[in-house]
Amino acid sequence: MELRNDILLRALQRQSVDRTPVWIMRQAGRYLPEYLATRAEAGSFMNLCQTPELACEVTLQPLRRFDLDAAIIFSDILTIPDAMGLNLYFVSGEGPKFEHPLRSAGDIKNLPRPDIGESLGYVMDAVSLTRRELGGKVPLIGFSGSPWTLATYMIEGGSSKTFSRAKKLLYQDPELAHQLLGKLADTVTDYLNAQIEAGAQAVQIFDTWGGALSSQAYKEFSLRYMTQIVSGLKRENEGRPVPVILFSKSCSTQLEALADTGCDALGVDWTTDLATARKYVEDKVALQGNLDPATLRESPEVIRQGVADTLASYGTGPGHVFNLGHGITPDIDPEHLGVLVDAVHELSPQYHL
Ligand code: 1CP
Repeated sequence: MELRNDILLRALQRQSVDRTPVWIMRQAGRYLPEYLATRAEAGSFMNLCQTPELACEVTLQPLRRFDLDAAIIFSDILTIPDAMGLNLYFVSGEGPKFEHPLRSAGDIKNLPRPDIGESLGYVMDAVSLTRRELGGKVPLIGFSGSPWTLATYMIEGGSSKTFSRAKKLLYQDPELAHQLLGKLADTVTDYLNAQIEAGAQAVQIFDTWGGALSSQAYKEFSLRYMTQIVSGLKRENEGRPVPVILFSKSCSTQLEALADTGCDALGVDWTTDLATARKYVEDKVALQGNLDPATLRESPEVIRQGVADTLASYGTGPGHVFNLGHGITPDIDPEHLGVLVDAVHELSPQYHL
């Protein structure tokens, strides 16, 4: 099936486009009433992820409302630890939890490399079904968490503010930490390659907690494994390159190093302006971002101004993908996202003359 809107894929490869493509991290989710209805129908978040028809439905919901240039498959980064036997569940109001968090060296040593087709086949089924349903309208993005970000949840047993246990492992037993991160890197590589084979046309690695590490620890425990994954990915499918996006949140001082991993594009959070980020990476890679998600709580005028400033900050030429600097939050009025998307369409062509 021919892809009718390929501006996301073109921009990720720094090819010319006539306007800046836009998609939004967490574009399917709790700010949409139709998402809440489908989740209620599914009975639980995990059932929603594990039922391809429902995962496909919520993937498509934001595209029915907004003129977005990509879909991102509805799933979660924590499906990998679930498949490795930690058993993911959600307590409402408390976020993700594991029944069997990693609590000893033995837990790490015994961690299996899961058979992706067997344990995560539901994600691949959702990817191929969604590709079929999209019918070439826009590309479908696949994703995974980074090894370090996944490890924090696996060691802490859920969300954390301090990452005390995870950091203790890095400092007290770096060799064991490397064993865990190595297993995760192999699994993430298998998982993303399976998504690509099932039809994902670009992939993003979310390193949400990269910014919790010191610069040196970041290079040793996060960057190194993302580099390994990038070099193990299938970079072409169906006769087209499959671009790879790395998003390390709160890591703008690492943008230069990230640009050397061999990826195609970097996500940038809102703390660094795109003009500065662009200088750091010397146009080696495309940049994705980076409006502060808090802007979406404000008036249409403020949102439009935020879009205008973000576009101006990147400036002219190819290689910009518009996004927020992190995911959209559940309290946002969907109409406000419409204002953002329309503003990108209206204001971006002048940067691509
Ligand atoms: O109640 C609900 O419906 C669950 C809320 C929810 C949703 C909508 C969770 C639980 N996951 C998701 C979907 C999700 N997660 C997507 C969907 C695709 C999209 O539209 O973008 C994606 C890409 C993710 C990725 C994800 N999950 C990340 C990385 C991205 C980021 O925002 O930094 C992380 C850290 C998670 C863990 C997770 N899963 C769910 C929650 C609430 C969390 C965050 C917990 C925490 O803050 O530690």
